[in-house]
Amino acid sequence: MPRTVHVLNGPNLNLLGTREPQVYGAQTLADVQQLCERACERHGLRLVFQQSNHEGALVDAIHEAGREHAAGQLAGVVLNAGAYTHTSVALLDAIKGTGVPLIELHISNVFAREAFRHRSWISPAARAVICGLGVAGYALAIDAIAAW
Ligand code: DHK
Repeated sequence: MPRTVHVLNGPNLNLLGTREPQVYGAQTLADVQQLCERACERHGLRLVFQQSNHEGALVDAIHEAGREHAAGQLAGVVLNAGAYTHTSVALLDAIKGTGVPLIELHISNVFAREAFRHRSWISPAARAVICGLGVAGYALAIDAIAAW
């Protein structure tokens, strides 16, 4: 049975393609899903791809990944928590509480942007952080997870 990669996207990422394209690019979330599917296929991994604008739903999705982790079925999690990156102790606690191996991802270079985006509550619990590579970062994150 192939191991699973969870790619979780937080608030406003459903607007990719039309949202501030100069910052986030022209590709849609459906394009990102396709790119992740291809990367997972290359590595023989199963993809679970989700987006939610709700913090609790993202916590639930991390718990779901945590159950797979406990069962030895999880390859890893890619989390673009959107703005919750900069605010959510609940997401930090979910990652710590489940122990899921996770890559924090940002499409934009958050360090070249407003100061409030420089602080991440998630980074202390992440194995790695990818930021500023555009949506290509998602495929690179899956490549890295496949190599763990
Ligand atoms: C996405 C968001 O929605 C922002 O709130 C973050 C991140 C940056 C990104 O670059 O993917 O600050």
